[in-house]
Amino acid sequence: MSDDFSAVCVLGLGYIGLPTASVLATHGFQVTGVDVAPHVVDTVNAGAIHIEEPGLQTVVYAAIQSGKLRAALQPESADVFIIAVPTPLTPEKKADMRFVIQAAESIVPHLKHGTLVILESTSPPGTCRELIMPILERSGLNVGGDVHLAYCPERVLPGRILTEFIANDRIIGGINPTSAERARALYDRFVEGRIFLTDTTTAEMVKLLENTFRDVNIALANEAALICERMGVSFWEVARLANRHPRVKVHDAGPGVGGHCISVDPWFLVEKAAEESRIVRLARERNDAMPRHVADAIAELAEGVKSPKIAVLGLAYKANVDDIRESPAVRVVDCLRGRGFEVAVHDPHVKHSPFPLLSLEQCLRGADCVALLTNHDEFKAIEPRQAAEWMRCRILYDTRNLLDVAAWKAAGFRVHLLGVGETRH
Ligand code: SAJ
Repeated sequence: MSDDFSAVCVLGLGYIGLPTASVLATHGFQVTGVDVAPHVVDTVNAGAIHIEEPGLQTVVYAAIQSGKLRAALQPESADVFIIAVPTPLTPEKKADMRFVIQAAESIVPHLKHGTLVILESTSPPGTCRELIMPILERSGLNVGGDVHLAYCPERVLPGRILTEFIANDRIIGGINPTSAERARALYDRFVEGRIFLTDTTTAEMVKLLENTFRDVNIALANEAALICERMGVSFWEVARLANRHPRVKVHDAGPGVGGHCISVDPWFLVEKAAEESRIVRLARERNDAMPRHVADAIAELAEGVKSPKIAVLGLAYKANVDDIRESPAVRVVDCLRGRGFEVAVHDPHVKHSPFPLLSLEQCLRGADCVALLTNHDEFKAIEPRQAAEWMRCRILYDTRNLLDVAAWKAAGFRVHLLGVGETRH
């Protein structure tokens, strides 16, 4: 199969689109990155980034400097179009395909014989065949014959995107075998992992199963944590010992599941096959109920304290990222505020937040209970004696089992961990 692509147009310059566009540009392609937000386009054209991701700034800067990457508000003619726009969840827990539809429609005028269209956005099974193909065929061209269409789900882990982008195995689903081969020719230019070809609906299903697998496992860990609290033992000790079994890998319990992937994607299966997706739905509900459990636990710890002030450490959905989409920490803060608590928030990574973000000292000063909700590395370096000095009451609630319990106790804190019940023996 001839590899004759040179111009690539990437639609959506977010967590997936921007790394994709810049890595392709540093691999010799002429790339146009398209985003509907003018500030994103301006930032990227200035060689800067609007999101936090290790190593991304360097790659984007190099790509812009080399003249191989340019950002624009509208798509331009290209050999390959890669759609990497968000697929959020509607309030009815359905996939909101508006951005995918808009992106697909915007490239119709640019389609020509031999164009390759790739969807990377996580989508319900059947999307390429039922939604994208009919839109592309408005061009008068035949999808599969004249124009090639493939689904290539991204599998990178935020925080490790650039490494995983190159190293991970990729699944490519073609609307027909020729489309899959054409997409393989593109990915072969920069992917070092293995590439597996299949059909579009199987590839769409693979992506959803991967993230559902993780959600269900985290739900199991969270449920086990609640059971351990009831039984008066430590989930962390139970999990550590269970994980000594060669075929068991218990996930970490925590304040819930956030991010734009794992907390969203399983619903796409429920949407398409509600009757069959019973464990999938239950896992979502279990994980979604965790922020309330955390807020309840904090309220209980603060009982008896007059006008308690809660200091929240971490708003991002997981460690060492700046992303607060679907973050359970945001829900915990909302819940606490809704109950009338004064809540102060500190997160060294997050830049944009619905709540004012304070320095560590401002956050802890005069606080009665410090609740650790995200396991950022910086929090391990907090000096418990300094925290004790700043705070009014000394209560610590760690939802991630991150901090050194002995050191915090030694500094005079009453320490509570999510998943650890009052000892009964
Ligand atoms: N979490 C736990 N316990 C755990 C692991 C995670 O509570 O044991 C929580 C995290 O704190 C976070 C959420 O789950 O709130 C999700 O974090 P994550 O690191 O598991 O996943 P994401 O959403 O950052 O990235 C996932 C990845 N999928 C899998 O690992 C199967 C990534 O490879 C995907 O590319 C990404 O979703 C995506 O875009 O779909």
